[in-house]
Amino acid sequence: MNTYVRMTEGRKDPDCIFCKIVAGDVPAEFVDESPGAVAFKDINPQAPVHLLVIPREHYGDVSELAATNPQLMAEMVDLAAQVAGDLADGQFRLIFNSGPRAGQSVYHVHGHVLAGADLGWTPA
Ligand code: DGP
Repeated sequence: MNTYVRMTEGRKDPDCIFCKIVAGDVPAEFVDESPGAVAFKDINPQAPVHLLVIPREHYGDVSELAATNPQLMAEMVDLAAQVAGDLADGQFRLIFNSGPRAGQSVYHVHGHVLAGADLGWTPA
């Protein structure tokens, strides 16, 4: 039994892959958690440390999360800093793609935590 899986009440989308990961219906490599969020390895890593930090409940993107639950947004940033300290040197990049032109492909808000290397900057 994955200890990071905990059923949440409230916001869920039955068709959302990240809601399924939170529920334990789709496997993921969890690395840490907080009361409202979990961190797991990205399936397609772009850096030595590439994690996704997501809320347990479903929000479509970072703007919706920040407007609806800014405390949870802050909790996700704290969790990102925690895992970057545990798995790298504590320095990290935290990216929220918002909208298809920005590269968002999963519409359950997630912060990409990139760390463990001197990161380049080539967004376009
Ligand atoms: P974005 O393109 O910003 O929406 O990022 C989505 C990320 O989610 C992308 O880097 C790949 C990752 N991803 C998609 N599906 C899965 C999955 O089933 N498991 C894991 N671990 N990561 C996934």
